[in-house]
Amino acid sequence: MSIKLYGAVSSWNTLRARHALLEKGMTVEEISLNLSAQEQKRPDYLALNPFGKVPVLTEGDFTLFESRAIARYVAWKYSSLGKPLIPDVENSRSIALFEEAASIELTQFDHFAQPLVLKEIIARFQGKVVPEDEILPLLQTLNVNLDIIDRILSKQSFMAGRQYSLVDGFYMPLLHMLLKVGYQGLILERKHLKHWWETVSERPAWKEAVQPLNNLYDTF
Ligand SMILES: N[C@@H](CCC(=O)N[C@@H](CS)C(=O)NCC(=O)O)C(=O)O
Repeated sequence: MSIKLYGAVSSWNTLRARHALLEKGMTVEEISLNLSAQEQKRPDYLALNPFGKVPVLTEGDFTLFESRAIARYVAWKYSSLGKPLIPDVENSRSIALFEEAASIELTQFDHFAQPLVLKEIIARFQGKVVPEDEILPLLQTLNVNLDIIDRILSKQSFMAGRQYSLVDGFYMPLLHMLLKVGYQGLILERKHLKHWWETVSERPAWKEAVQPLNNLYDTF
């Protein structure tokens, strides 16, 4: 059954889902929405995702939204294609440790990185600079949390253990955006995080997945 991915070129959440599909070698029909024109709030799209956000995956009559859920679905359903990206559900300790790492990404990283990136992008499009008092609290927390993540990476090669997994892919879109909007130091000044980034960003599936977004934010 053919997979369709509803997304947007500018969207790092779409990138997360596209990347997971490409890691599994899937060819996907991507339907690009114009977010500025609010296409994601049209009734036919709200029938797919009532929150009016991208991405959405459809496969026949099956519909799924939330980029990390899409990535998990792809990793489970196509587990036989290529290397595993998620532990076997039967292995309770491995899956629990995977979920711990996935939760860290969402609560200790995305929660602070996403508003920082959004503020920077909106300000640049408006020709403005984000006021320091809006940035500093996010940056302070990110610095503390990335120090901890750097220590985790001093003991293991990847975010969820010894092998590349979906959790690495969960981090990559927003880390890429942090680099684009000028926060290179957050990543490149941390030894283990830098080494990890240099390794994972060389993955062919990532290079292909990030291309559309790279072209868009090239001027940043
Ligand atoms: N937690 C969701 C977030 C989805 C999301 O916020 N997508 C943004 C694009 S990166 C969007 O659709 N924005 C348009 C809007 O909010 O109207 C996911 O991971 O898929």
